Amino acid sequence: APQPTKEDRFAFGLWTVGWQARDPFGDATRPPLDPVESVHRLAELGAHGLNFHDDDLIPFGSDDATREKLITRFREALAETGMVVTTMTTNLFTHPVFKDGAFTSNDRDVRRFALRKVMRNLDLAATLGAKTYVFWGGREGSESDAAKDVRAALDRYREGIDLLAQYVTDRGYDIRFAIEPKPNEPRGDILLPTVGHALAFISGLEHHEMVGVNPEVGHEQMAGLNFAAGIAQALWHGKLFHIDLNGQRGIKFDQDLVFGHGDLLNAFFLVDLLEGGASGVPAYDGPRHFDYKPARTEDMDGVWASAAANMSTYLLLKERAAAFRADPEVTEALAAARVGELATPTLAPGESYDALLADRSAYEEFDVDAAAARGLGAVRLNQLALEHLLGAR
Ligand code: 3MF
Ligand code: MG
Ligand code: MG
Ligand code: MG
Repeated sequence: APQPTKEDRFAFGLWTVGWQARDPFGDATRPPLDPVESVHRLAELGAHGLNFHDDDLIPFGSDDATREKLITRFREALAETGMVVTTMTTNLFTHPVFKDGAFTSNDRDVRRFALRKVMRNLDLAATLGAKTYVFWGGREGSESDAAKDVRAALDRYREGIDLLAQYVTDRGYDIRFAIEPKPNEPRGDILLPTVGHALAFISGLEHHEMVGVNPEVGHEQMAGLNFAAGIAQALWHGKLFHIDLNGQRGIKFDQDLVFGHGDLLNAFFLVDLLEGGASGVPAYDGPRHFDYKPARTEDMDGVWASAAANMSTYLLLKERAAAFRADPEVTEALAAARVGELATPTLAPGESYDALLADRSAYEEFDVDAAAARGLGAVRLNQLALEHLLGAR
């Protein structure tokens, strides 16, 4: 399997390898993991960056002296390994105080506390050099349509993000925000459930230019959506600020499998898209960030093997996608399917709709039956991709 290097810019959340595998039905199956050890182990495996919630590094409620000590040890580990903090985020979901949400809790005192918790961690993010700050509103939602006024909740969500964006701007921090959609879990329904909902919400923000999305493979697939297609739309809007790579097998609980261990063909097309497809110029220049959970069945060796598996799967898919793009038969099949033709505007440069109306070949003389009879050849293309993915070409 290909070996990752720092140039690949792979990043992990501290909460991924650090997950002790506690679930709603069972206790932890693994011991706690010191974040400093995670930094060293991930660096040895070839990762370049890290992402973490405030509470992943500094347990909730720590006093200031403890906080400083933990930050100092962590900084030392970064310096020793050359690992960078690409991304940070706030835990606004574990403590019971957030049981009805953070920015959108019905309880105004909780909303004010949540904003302060984020502001404090933004200060730390700025000193650690994180360029992206993620907002996953896991508790922003409800199980009861009677108990949540969704329109008021969206007002409060917007108020929260706008205030924090203003704070970052006023402090001169070089940080952008990325909203992470998820349809459900832990709430019955979560606000901003998909990439599309989040993009629409962002367009109504005061500081919309500094807010993008952080889509997670499994989250979109939990809603039955095509992840690669959602990423393409986020890119089209210029809003793919970050990504959570993992695997999911259909519409069920959030599995957080290793990248590629769910819908492998969609993962292939995702990597092809991120790495630039036909042009070869990467469409996304942020960290290739994994948000997965080492399966509950695994011991610590299994944890590190699964971390390595994410990176190696990505590199294998990148290799296979490049081979797909370099194959002359693929080039020919793409042309036969007129894939490139879609990039040509429907009207000629400067052509008006009057000219279109005057063009008899467009309508009066258009051979509808002949056009309707032409096959697309999409299945052949898909099979070529599959054969490259399987290493059969
Ligand atoms: C939950 C998630 C989160 C977010 C994180 C922000 C705990 O399903 O995906 O992970 O990714 O809070 O980055
Ligand atoms: Mg997930
Ligand atoms: Mg998740
Ligand atoms: Mg995530």
